[in-house]
Amino acid sequence: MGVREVVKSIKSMKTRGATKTAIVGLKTLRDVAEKRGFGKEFNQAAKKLESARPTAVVMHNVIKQVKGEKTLEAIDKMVYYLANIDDIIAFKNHKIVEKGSTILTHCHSAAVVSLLSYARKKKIKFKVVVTETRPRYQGKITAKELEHAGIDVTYIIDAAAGEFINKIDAMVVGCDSIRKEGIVNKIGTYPLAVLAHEKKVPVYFVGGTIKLDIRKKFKIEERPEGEVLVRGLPGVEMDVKNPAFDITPWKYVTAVLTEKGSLKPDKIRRMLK
Ligand code: RI2
Repeated sequence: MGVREVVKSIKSMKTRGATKTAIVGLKTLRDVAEKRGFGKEFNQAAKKLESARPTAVVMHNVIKQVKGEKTLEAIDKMVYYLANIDDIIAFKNHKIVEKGSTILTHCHSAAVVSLLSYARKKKIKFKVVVTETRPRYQGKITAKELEHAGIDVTYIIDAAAGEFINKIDAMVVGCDSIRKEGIVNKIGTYPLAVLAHEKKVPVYFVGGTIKLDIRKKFKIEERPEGEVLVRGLPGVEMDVKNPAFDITPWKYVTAVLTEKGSLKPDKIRRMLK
């Protein structure tokens, strides 16, 4: 696919996930660089790819990295790194999943699925409660992938989390950007983390340090209202808001599970300085 088609695929979320999107973006930029070098066209393509879904920081970080090196090898190295980072995180952190425990997760994170699937491969038996994750129902992808990994899955609507929290031993979710204000993830993560905190359930975010975000400018992507009100509400004058992400303040974060192991908030915040 050319740059235009890839940008369209990312904007429409046919291509999604903080890490997967960056891999597809890098492969597209490699094609441009191979034909046109690392000049104006490359920079224009990079800008379009980065602005397709502006909240997650991985695309920004990897483009910055390859722009600094300006070689095809640097792009290939970064693609290889991103394609393997979730396996490294799973290997380093799977012990967080205790035998007989029940995990709550939200949305679809390849890093979370990789970690939970690895724990299952190590013969740990546990359950996962998956929220459907309105408005785009990424929980269906998570439920399918975890069930295929032999994990006992319970699928609930987002609003049911309060009914299940007393059965939950740990909340484990992905992340899009790790910032000084807190951790950016799919909308709905913040209230789940507050609920977990209230019930003394540990809250783990899973993601590589490539998700550290020191951008001065940052915005929560506002997506089309049609995702929320699929058939509209004819005759009703109102605003429909559809922010795709929220920020969980550090006070609700137990640890971030990275390729360097489990890092406490203080450690991560020092890395962000
Ligand atoms: P991985 C997803 O966003 C979710 O917010 C998920 O937690 C995050 O990306 C991390 O994804 P979207 O693409 O890198 O569904 O762990 O908007 O796959």
